[in-house]
Formats: sequence, structure tokens, C-alpha cells
Amino acid sequence: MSTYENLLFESEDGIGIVTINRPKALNALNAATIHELDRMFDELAQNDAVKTVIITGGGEKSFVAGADITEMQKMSAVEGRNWAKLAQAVFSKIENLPKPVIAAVNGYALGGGCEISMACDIRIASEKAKFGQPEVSLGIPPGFGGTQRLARLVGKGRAKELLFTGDMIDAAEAYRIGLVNKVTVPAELLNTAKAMAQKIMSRAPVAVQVCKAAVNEGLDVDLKTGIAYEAEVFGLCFATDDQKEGMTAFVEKRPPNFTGK
Ligand code: CO8
Repeated sequence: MSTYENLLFESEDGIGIVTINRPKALNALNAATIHELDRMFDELAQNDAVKTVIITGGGEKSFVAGADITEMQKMSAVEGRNWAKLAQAVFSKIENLPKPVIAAVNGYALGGGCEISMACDIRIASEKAKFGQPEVSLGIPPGFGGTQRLARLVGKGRAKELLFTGDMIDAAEAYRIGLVNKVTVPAELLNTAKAMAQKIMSRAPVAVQVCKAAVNEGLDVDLKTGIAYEAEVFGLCFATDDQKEGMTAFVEKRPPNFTGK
């Protein structure tokens, strides 16, 4: 992996951990960090040693406290639109990485921070995490996919309340409304995310990959098209060694040994 100024990367046992690390601005996403995330996720797509990715925030206090407000302060309308499009493309790259991506939300996940967590497949939050889309307090709507992904995750009514009020919610409330999958004590956050990554990696990799693609594709189309896509990827998996291994292992009453082929 190449070197980064605002991101840290470590990898162990097939899990790549990306830490967004700009402590002086509570890990706010400036343009440099967005460009680095773009490069990081290109590299992760190519890195066969990394099977699952965890994104977290550096320091105790914040996951990501939003887009960098100081950079946006003087933007023109055209610059604002281009900035939103750039970050949206990077978040779509994260969302469509053909490997699971888990957000380990350790603190503030506000604005662009909530949005990047929603581009991940699964969100695990520390009890200290706080979520919100406070953009309306700054005179803008969310621009990194928040109006779209929040409504898809928690439903139209709850999304509109969060978007219109700009209120921050704690991890328990985020769990209650379905924004996060799990809440842990702060000290166990990374271990919980790693344990989930390990469990996912013990399953048939191609099957997991097509589940991700089918959910992502399906949410953008009508049910008829979505289930037709599902039938295709379902059929495709019968061409894998892992389908044979998984079903043989079941019949032989032993654990499967998946190879990802
Ligand atoms: N951008 C830039 N700097 C930030 C940001 C940010 N989003 N958040 C925090 N910082 C900086 C602070 O300015 C401060 O810097 P300094 O020490 O130099 O004064 C440092 O981080 C520490 O922050 P605080 O002193 O404010 O820490 P507190 O513990 O008092 O408060 C909060 C923590 C509540 C998180 C507070 O910092 C805050 O409200 N931050 C802003 C949160 C926010 O509004 N985020 C949304 C940003 S907008 C956005 O994400 C939109 C994305 C789509 C845009 C599309 C555009 C076209």
C-alpha cells in the first residue's frame, strides 16, 4: 500500500483497517482526505490479501465530524456541486467494493461522517458514538449521499426528522431506528468489528460477494428486476467449488473448507 497523510492502514488475518486520522479537525473530510480515500479503495480492490475492510476514526472522540467546513466556507455553487460529486463517487466506490466494509464508529459521525458510515455495508457503534446530519444548521443539505442513504436505511419519516432538525442521536437511538447494527462498549469496538469480519470471512466468499451486489443492485430497481438479478447470481454460484464444498460438507456433517473459488 502507498503512503497516506490523513489515513492509517494496517492489515491482519485478511482484515484491512483504514483509520481516518486528522485529529486536529476531529477527522473532518477535507479534499486531500477524500482523494486519499479514493486511492485507498482502489488499492484495496486490488489487494487480494485483504478480504474485509473496517473503517474507523483516529482518536477517542470522533469517527468523522463531517466534511471540512473551513474548506467549504467560500465555495461557489459550481465548486459545491463538484465537491459533492467527487465525494459521492468515492463513497459509491466504498459501497460497491466487492468485499465487505464495516464501519466501526468510535465517536462523532456527523454530516459526511454519518454519510461515509452509511456507504459501508454494516455499522457497529461504540456507546460513545453520536450520529447526525447537521447540515441544515450550516445552510446546506447533506451532499455526500445522506438524503438518499439515510432514507433507505431508516425510512422516510425518521430520515426527514434527522435531516430537518439536524439533531444528534446517540448510539442507542441509532440502534433503535436501524441506523447501526450493533452497539458495544468503547474498548470492545474494534474487536467486535473484527469478530464480525472473521465470521463473514468464514462463509463462502463468492456467495457473500454476490449477496452484497444483489442487495445494492436490488435497492436501485423494482422488485421484479431485483429478484431476476438474484436468480442470476444464485445460478452463478453453482459454478463455484464453494457451492460443492458447502453442500457436501453439510451432507457429510463436517465444517466446510471454502477456498473462494
Ligand atoms: N470541519 C472542520 N473542522 C472541524 C469540523 C468540521 N466538520 N468539526 C470539527 N472541527 C474542528 C474544530 O473547528 C476544532 O478546531 P480548532 O481546535 O482549530 O478550533 C476542532 O475540530 C475540535 O472541534 P471542537 O472544538 O468544536 O470540539 P467540540 O468537542 O467542542 O465539538 C463537535 C465537537 C460537536 C463535533 C463540533 O466540532 C461540531 O459541531 N463540528 C461540526 C459538525 C458538523 O456540522 N458537521 C457537518 C459538516 S457539513 C457536512 O459534512 C456536509 C457534507 C456534504 C457537503 C456537500 C457540499 C457540497
